[in-house]
This record gives sequence, C-alpha cells and structure tokens, in this order.
Amino acid sequence: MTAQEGSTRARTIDAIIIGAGFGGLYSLHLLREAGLSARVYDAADGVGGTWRYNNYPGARVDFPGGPYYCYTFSQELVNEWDWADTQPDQKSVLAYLDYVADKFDLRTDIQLQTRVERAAFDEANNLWTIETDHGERVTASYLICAVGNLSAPYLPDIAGIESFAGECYHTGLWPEEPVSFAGKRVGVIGTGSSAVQAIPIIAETADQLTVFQRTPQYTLPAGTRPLDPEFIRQNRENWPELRQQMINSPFGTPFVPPTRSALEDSPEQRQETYEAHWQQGGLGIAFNSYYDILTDQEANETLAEFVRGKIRSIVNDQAVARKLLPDYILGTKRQILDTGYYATYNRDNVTLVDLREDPFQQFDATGVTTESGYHPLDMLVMATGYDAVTGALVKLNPVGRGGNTLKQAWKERFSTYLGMMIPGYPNLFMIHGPESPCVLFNMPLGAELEAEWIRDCIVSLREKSQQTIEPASGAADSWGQEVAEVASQTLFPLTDSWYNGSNIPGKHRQFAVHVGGADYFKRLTQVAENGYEGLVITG
Ligand code: NA7
Repeated sequence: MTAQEGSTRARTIDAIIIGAGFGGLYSLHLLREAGLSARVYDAADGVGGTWRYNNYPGARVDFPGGPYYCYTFSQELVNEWDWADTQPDQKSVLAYLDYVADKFDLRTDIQLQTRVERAAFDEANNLWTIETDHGERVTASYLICAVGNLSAPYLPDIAGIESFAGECYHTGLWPEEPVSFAGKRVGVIGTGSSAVQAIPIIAETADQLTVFQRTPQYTLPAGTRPLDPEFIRQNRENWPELRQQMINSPFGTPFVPPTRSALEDSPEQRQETYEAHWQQGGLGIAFNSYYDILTDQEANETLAEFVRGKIRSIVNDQAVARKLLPDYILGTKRQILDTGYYATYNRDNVTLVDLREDPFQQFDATGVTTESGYHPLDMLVMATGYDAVTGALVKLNPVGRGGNTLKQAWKERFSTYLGMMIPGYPNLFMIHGPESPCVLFNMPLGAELEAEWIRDCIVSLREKSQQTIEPASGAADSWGQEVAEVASQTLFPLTDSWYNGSNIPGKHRQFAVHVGGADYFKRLTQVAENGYEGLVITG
C-alpha cells in the first residue's frame, strides 16, 4: 500500500492492537466477540509474533510443551489440533497460529506488513492515535500492546564487527529462506537458549563450528518425543480440569508441585530422583523434583552439581568440559532445554572459545581475533539475545499525558500497575508487560488470562460510559515493591540475566517478572471485583 492510499484510510475504531502473536490474536477474538471493533497491526508478513522471526535451526518450545503450550480457552480447538511431540518446533507453533487465525476468522481485522511508527494519546479527546509506515492514521479509545517479550533483538557492539563481510544472522531475525552451513566455517556468539538449540544442528553440516561462549550454561535434555495418542485423548477429555490446574499453578502447568525439600533426601536418593528426571527429559528436574530448587541455594547446588557431573561425563575432553561448567545458580537464567548440546563438543569440527579467558579483540572482514589467535569465519550467527520484556515497548515509545514518551518515563526504571497499565498512559494495556508473570508462566495461557481481564475492563468502562482508566498515584510504586518482594523470596534476583536487564549494557537493573504465577492471576481477578482498585477511572 502506498502512503497516499494509506492516508485515505484514516478511521476510528474501539481498539488498536499491536502484535499478531498469541496475545494480539486472542485480544482481537475477545473484543470482536464483545461487539467492539478492533484491528491488529504487525510488521511481519504473517501472524505468529516472536515465533515468526525465531525460525533459526532447532527452534522449539522450551516450556512444558505439547499439549500445554497453546490456547486453552476453546475445547473445540483443543480437540481439533494435534501436537506432534512434547516440544513442538517453531514450524508447528506457526502452523497452529495460522490455523487459529483462520478458525476464528481473524484475518479480516489483521493488517500485516504494517509497522506502527508512532502512538500518542490525545488528552482532549481521550483517544489513541497511531501512525503506520504506510502513512495511515488510526484512532481508537484503547491501545493494546501485545508486542512480545523477546522481540527486540540485541546485537552487541564488538570491536570491528560491522566490518565482517561474511554471512551474518541473528537468531531472532532468521531469514525465511533456508540457510546452508555446508562447507562453511561458522561462528556462533552466545550460549543461551537459541544458541544451545541451534549449535547441534549447525554442527551436523558446517565444515567447522566455533562457539564463542561468555557464560557457560546449565542445559537439560529436552527429551522430545512423539505424543502418545492415549495421552492426548485423556488430556482432551479432562481439559476443563487441566486448564483450571494450569491457572492455579506457579508456572501455568498441570503438574502437581513437589512437596519435599532437596535437603530432606540423602545424596543417594537425590541422585536417583535427578537421574530419573534427566532420563525423562524436560524441565521437571528443576521445577518438579523438589520445592526448594529455586528458593534455597544449598538445595539448588545439589542439582547444579548433578548437572556439572553430567557435563563431565558427556564431554570427552576434560579441558573442554571444564570450560562448559556453569557456576551461577541453576534456573536463575532462562532454563535451557537441549538435544545433544554437550555431546556436540565431542565432534572434531567443533571448537569452544571461552571468552572469559580468551576475549574478543577485533573482527575484520574474514574473521575475528581473540587473545589466543585468529578464527577465520564464513558465517556469523549472533545468538546474543534480546532487550527483553521492555525492549519492544520502549522501541514503540508511546506518548502519554503531557507529551511524555515512554523512553522518558522509563529512563531511570520502568513502572507499571499489575504489569498491565502504565502511570500517565490512560487506556493503554499491555499483554505480558514488565512486572507481569510473562516469561515465567505458560505464555499462551498468561496471554489469554490477561486479554480476558482487559476485555472485561473495557466492557465495564463501556457499560458505565466511562472514558479513561489509568493507575492511581502511588499504585505503580506499591506494585513495583510487591514484584521485588515476591522475587526476593526466590534466587532469581541473585544472577545477572535478561530477567533483570543486566544483559544490555547501560540498561538499569530491575527484575521484570512477577514470579507469583497463580497468585498474580488471582490478584487480577480481585482488582476487577473490587471495582478496579488502584486505578483511576474518569468520565
Ligand atoms: P539469551 O538467553 O539472552 O542468550 C544470549 C547469549 O549471548 C548469552 O550466552 C550471552 O552471554 C551472549 N552474549 C550477549 N552479548 C555478548 C557479547 N557481547 N559477547 C559474547 N556473548 C554475548 O538469548 P537467547 O536468544 O538464547 O534466549 C532467549 C530465549 O529464551 C528465547 O528465544 C526463548 O527460547 C527463551 P551471557 O550469558 O550474557 O554472558
């Protein structure tokens, strides 16, 4: 569409939704069902949000996956969609979201290949106006930002990296056309979830793979396997109960939380427990073995040492194994699931560079020099992560009351109420906002519950002819304190991670996740039942 065509299509609707991922699609469905007009805008050429861009080799769900990483609201949808395996790959998740868009006839109100370049609140008329990169202006009473937590890729500033002339890809901006590693010398920077999923696959065909590691990571075997049809049948039959169990759980899963402390068991019993989980695969070893893995450092260390033992036994060359041994608190960075990651270092074509003892010095057109020497490269894979949770919102940079941009408002620290609304930004809602459970809860289910809360809130405002809603003075400060307090009961804040922004140079350190899980969602319900306490409503 040209700018002229765009500008002739200026219109006013009830709600503008930015982002066509899990949160945006369901928000559209709910608002339309409530009789409101809504439109989704997304820069990509298809639905899927973050999942569309993360199509690097090996990308898979790294949460208790099939059949739980999905929408839960529709029994019909649950009955119709067959997840192939326990950790669905990126293509299955995209296919699922395409199916959802068709099933609920969402596409007529989704505008793809359209970037929202500006969003501003008009205080005189209580309306949000957006401008798109096609020159289109749209106004709406409500702005719903479903822009994703891991959608602002981070490219570190490493000396000379811009002069590298080979192929270069970021895992979060992976091209749709196939990338071949055959016959190439490939360098991967990073050893987070994306790198750990991609490395074993790249190693299969690359001539030479060099992994540049800054922080060694604990990764657990994903144990991906086909889903048993009988298991799927039982899940479908018991879906309403399972859904409720997920909503009532700490991480949005239907598993019964453990009741034993790791310190209550003898070393032999613990070994047996951990070994059984290791063989089973998945996150169970960290989240369902003992209740205190993420709250007690001594308990945590028992599992950390078990995983270090596995690294020593899997990796043949003990000098390499030593470089791979993590020393932070297990689980306090994003917990990774892998398929053959540590064993990949037994291959002759794979080299590990430990940047802590052998740092980068300088990139040039054909490779990089580290302290120990030169590494010639044909391709560079930047698996260097994201300006997580807040990055995409700050990039959107909505303008609130008094012409205040979000960049200004969040310069020192971010501030929200319930992780859903921002002081000074009336009628702006976030799905998976900072200070919501976002990345530490089943994300599709969390998006669903938040979208339902937003729908209820908007319907209530409409029924009472109310114009605006925004956090009351002080409500965001108290919320921030509560988020920090809940986090302080866990080990998460003790580690540098993207959960607290410390992966981005210059970003202030602030824990961005409400780790309350089910308690958070109960709180949302309570706030609504108490007449939206903590929020100022006008009109
Ligand atoms: P992560 O988990 O943020 O990993 C990024 C990796 O990149 C991590 O190993 C970083 O090391 C490393 N990194 C970042 N900057 C540098 C520089 N300057 N030099 C060397 N290494 C660097 O992002 P992912 O994409 O892997 O994971 C996000 C996923 O979480 C998402 O896709 C879901 O699967 C869940 P560090 O640890 O900071 O020392």
